[in-house]
Amino acid sequence: MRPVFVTFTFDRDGKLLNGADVETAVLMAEGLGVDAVGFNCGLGPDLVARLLPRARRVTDLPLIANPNAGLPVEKDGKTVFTTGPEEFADYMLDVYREGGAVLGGCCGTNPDYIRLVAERTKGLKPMPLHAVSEIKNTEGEEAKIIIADDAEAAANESTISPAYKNNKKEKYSSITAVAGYGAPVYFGKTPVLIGERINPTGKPLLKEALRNGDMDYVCRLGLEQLDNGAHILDVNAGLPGLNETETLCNAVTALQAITPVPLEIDTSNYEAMEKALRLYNGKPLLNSVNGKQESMDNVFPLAKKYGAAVVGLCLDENGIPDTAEGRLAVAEKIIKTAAQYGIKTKDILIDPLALTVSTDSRNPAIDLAVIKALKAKGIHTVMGVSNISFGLPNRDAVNSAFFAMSLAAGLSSAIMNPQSGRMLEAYHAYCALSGADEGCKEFVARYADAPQHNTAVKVSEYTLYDAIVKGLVEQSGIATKKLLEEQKAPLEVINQFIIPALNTVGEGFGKKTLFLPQLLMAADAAKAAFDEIKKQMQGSAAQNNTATASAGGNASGADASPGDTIVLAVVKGDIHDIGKNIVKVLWENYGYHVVDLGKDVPAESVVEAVEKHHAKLVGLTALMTTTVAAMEDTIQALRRKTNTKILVGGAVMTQEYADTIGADGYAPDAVAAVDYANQLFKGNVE
Ligand code: B1M
Repeated sequence: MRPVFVTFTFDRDGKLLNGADVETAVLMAEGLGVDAVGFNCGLGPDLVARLLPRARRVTDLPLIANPNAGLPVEKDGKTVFTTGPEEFADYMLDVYREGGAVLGGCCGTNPDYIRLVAERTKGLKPMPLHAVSEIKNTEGEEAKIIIADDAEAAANESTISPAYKNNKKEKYSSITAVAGYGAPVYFGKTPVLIGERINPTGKPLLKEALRNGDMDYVCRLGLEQLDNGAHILDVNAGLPGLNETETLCNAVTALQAITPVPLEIDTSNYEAMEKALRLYNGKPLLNSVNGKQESMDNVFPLAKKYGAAVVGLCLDENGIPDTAEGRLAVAEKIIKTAAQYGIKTKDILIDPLALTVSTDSRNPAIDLAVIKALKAKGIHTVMGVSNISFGLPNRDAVNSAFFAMSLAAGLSSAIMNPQSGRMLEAYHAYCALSGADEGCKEFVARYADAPQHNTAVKVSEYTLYDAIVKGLVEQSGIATKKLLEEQKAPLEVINQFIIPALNTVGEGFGKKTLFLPQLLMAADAAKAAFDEIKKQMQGSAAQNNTATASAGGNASGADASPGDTIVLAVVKGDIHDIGKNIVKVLWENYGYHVVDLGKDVPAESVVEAVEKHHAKLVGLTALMTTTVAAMEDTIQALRRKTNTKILVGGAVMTQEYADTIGADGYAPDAVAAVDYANQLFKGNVE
């Protein structure tokens, strides 16, 4: 077979006329099996020397450089070239140092130029590709080469390092990349996103579009994914009753007309595969081959012929192995067989195959183990991440968590839905955390303006009941304010939200499903709610003393006379004062002068206050079975020294209990406490 040399004409930015860059052109040529690749015409040797490293980055093929004698200019009506033979030959030494292996000249050069280049480079052998970037320029007549990974040898070497003879190419030949006709996409440091949406399975609208030949829809679907950050688009047109070859080719053509990004040709139909590969512009990604002999025998010749990188699925004639070792064995078989077809390992990406966790909880771990093992060997991977969640609810949550785990294990690329915000968040957060997104620049650019949805949405969603049960103090205040603004009466808010919420918390505390910190937070939240209510009640009381009656209570609405004083306290040993505070506000609303002694109040203090204020009524609260005794003690102390009336209340209290301990009255709630006071001060209580 005769060797094939391919040279391209790039502009000074390293672009072909169709927009493909140096790397893309070289990758495509290499993929198609050329024996040497490089530059021809258009540029002078200085510019070619500058662009050569870009070619060298992606291939280990010998590089050709046939530059012009500089850039042409017009002089006296004639086109002349600006670089003379000496200067040209000097520059060609630079070209050689940058990796040029086959040197010549194009427009403006003549045999004098070529002769001088031959003289200057006499005795030099083609540069070892892996070491070129380490070359140090020399001031002597001949180039000296220093090879980084064989520095000792290089130090003793004046012209060519012995390491050159070994020509360790791996450093460059291990770069895995695919391309459309724009810039290539590399598999390596930053994980690659492959948009999965152009696949009719489970997508009725796309099915319809493919059936109708509506390529506009397909293109929009592609663009949407790219806008969301996909690097490559998977294209699948497998639909029963449809001519897959024709449809796939139409889709590839339509997409390549609007976007230069690489496509993943996704089919198991060999005819469709070959036709699509043939018309594809660039170095394609082919999805897929598997470990079955029949698959490899059909797919590898096509991949080799059209220079595709291929996705190798970890399954073979025996199905999908249910161990990581089994899948790695299939991967090895695929890679070895590919090599027999002349396909390099760098052009194989292994898919460990995500199987749903809902049928076997070992499945994710198998994938992660395969990814890790392959990563350790420098083999790139790709995976359809969302398969992990089939059969589960809230799939996005499972998918994004698995995606992050896979990336951490070393997954090189994922076939995923770029329209899923969660998947993208997982991806960009991973890139920021792993250092792939240096300085978190991409992350900040994407999410700097993101709404703080977690808090913003939830704030308005929390009801007062939930806010108290969950102990959210601020939310509790906000929710209460909102209810009051919606014209909910304060007592309704207390009875319908605050008390039921505290009861729920109390029940939980009793059953030991909630604990003291939660009890405290719930109490604080209830207090915040109550503070709002107090503000509103005090405000309206100032305007209209009948506010509480209209607030939904069954109070009589009778006003107190000046000097109608009530002493109020939570008894000794008890600090539950929320209920007591409600009673206080209501009494004050009705114009009573309330002397509030607070909580945990000894009997003597209550007696003292009654005597001091000549109070006709004392209100006592107790909430615990253990503090009922203190309430009884307080009553007895009052009886000994005063003839005040005593009203008791609190969750632990009942009418029967109240009678037993000698109280004059019992009120099950705050409104009943107002009723009692009104009756008493009107003289209706014996
Ligand atoms: Co405590 N706590 N708590 N607690 N706490 C209860 C009372 C409890 C029933 C919870 C449970 O275990 N299920 C339980 C008592 C069990 C028992 O009887 N032995 C209990 C316990 C055990 C405790 C601690 C011992 C916990 C601990 O530390 N291990 C500890 C005790 C501290 C102490 O007092 N020495 C304690 C602490 C606390 C917090 C500090 C965290 C907090 C109180 C904060 C505060 O008040 N500033 C608290 C809370 C919030 C509760 C629950 C969950 C709610 C009480 C409440 O405010 N309810 C409670 C369980 C429950 O009751 N579901 C519980 C809402 C309030 C509006 O109702 O006070 O009944 P209430 O008032 C009503 C009516 O009763 C009436 O009107 C009000 C409005 O309609 N009313 C009167 C009240 N006083 C009145 C007076 C009147 C007339 C009507 O005339 C004068």
